[in-house]
Amino acid sequence: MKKTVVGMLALSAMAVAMGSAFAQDAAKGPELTAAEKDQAKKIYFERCAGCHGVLRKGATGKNLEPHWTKKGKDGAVTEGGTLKLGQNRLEKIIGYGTDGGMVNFDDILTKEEISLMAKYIQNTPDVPPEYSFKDTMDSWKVIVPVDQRPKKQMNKINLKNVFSVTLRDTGEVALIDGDTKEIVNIVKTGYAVHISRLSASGRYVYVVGRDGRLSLIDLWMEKPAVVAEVKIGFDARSVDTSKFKGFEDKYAVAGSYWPPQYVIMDGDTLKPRKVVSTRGMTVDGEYHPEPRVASIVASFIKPEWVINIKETGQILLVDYSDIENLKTTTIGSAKFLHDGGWDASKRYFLVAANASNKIAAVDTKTGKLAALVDTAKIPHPGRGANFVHPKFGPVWATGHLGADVVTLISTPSDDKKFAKYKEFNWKVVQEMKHVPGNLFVKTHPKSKHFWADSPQNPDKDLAESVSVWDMADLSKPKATLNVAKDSGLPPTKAVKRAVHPEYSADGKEVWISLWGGKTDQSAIVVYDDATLKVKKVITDPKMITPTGKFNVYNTQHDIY
Ligand code: DHE
Repeated sequence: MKKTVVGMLALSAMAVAMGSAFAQDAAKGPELTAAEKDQAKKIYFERCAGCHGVLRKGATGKNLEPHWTKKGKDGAVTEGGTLKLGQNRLEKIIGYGTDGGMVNFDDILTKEEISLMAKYIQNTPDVPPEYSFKDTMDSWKVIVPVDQRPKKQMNKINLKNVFSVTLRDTGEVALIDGDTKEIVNIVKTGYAVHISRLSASGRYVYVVGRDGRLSLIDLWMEKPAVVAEVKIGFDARSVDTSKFKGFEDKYAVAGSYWPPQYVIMDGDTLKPRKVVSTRGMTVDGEYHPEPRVASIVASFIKPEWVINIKETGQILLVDYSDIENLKTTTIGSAKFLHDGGWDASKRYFLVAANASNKIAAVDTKTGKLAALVDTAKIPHPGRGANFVHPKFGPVWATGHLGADVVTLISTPSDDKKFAKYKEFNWKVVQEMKHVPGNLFVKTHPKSKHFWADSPQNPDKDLAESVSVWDMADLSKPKATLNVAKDSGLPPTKAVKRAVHPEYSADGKEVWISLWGGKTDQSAIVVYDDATLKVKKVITDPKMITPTGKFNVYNTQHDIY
């Protein structure tokens, strides 16, 4: 009897809770026609979902659910202490951005589109469909079967120095010969390719589009081209292969934002083998319906991938030695995991929990969290950069989207000559003065320079410039190079963001993308690293919106 009453009480509590959920679902925002909704959905996917999430629960960007995007009852701007944004305020935020790191969209979207997006996000988010193993399998295409591929390199290109360059808005990747600076080929890929990663062999490039399309490029072909393709989800950012001895390139793994899951494939054909969901509990013990797969990296020490789950803050070590009986170690760190890279020893993987203002370091040897380091606002390392600091020994560096510094964190080393720096390990040993809006930092073992961009800075000049430090004397003021001016391209009203420094294989050149609008001439500006003088400006009408660049040798060997 008692049980029944408790059961009834529980049921009625659930009904009340569900009732309020339904009431919230039913609360409609401004009316949209079917065509407007379709248009807004497309813009949201292309421009907003990455930061705010498909379900708009927030991550790098803020929560965008109607409970605070929509004005309260009778137009109230606050209700129960919660701010209620409403149409006008939303339009301003979308148009002009915020100090909190939201970029301005007034140079990308028209006034009408901004108004439409403000209306759209006051409505309850739609839940997109799932994507099953069968869907992945049905999308899989082998364009050139393994036995029909070359048995040796069929071109005369110095493959080590090829750059795989994302042409963001055309859904292509440009393969550029780093020696001659000529475009080898432009290959069709998924929409807004995010990253390129190399096979352990250095022969294949894996590129993943935001639309979840993964393409495998064979660099040995006379004209390097796509040999296999698969769609691993609707929205994706990360890919890597298996790198442990004996498993080199046996498998590939790609992470999806929506649905939140990762897919294990055969490395040489991309044939799907397994789909694993990442839905579950956050490190705070709350269920999250959309824990997206952020960075992935393959360990060299064990047959494992480090898979970083954004919203839950869980770092997964996925053992691929037996994929039928998959073993996973789950390491709690901090929420909003994003991008990261290896320390110099390649034992520790450091990943930014960006909206938590922390860097988590995983020890891939012990399979445990080595450290959780507090940093300035919104760390954004890309893969970071390693060098030996004159005072503090080996350090790994991250820039910040939300702060005006580059943070240097001391990392452990087995090398006896660095033993004296042990007391600094996992501490922030220096913050180098920079400007906010930094996305990527880079150096090279053969260089004495350290480079950092600032493409998200609201100031046009700073967004179009990069900064360079002399690592032998970090007290010296940095040099600031205006990449847009150095390119010699005619000035434009729209910002041409200088983004993603990348070294040539020999460490002597630094390539910077000058990321203009879709209809502007963009460029890659190549600097001599020793003199900081421009060596070459790669402008070709086909260089449309270049962003990330991945040098084959440096990416294959994780040199940064
Ligand atoms: Fe990135 C890396 C996610 C916006 C260029 N970006 C990554 C990684 C993630 C990520 C998870 C790590 C992949 C890995 O190592 O496995 N990026 C996101 C987003 O969610 C976000 C904030 C919004 C979005 O809609 O995608 C976002 N990123 C951007 C851009 O707007 C950039 C500047 C231009 C572009 O091409 O889209 C951009 N992200 C890059 C680049 C890297 C990257 C170039 C790889 C850096 C490296 O050196 O490894």
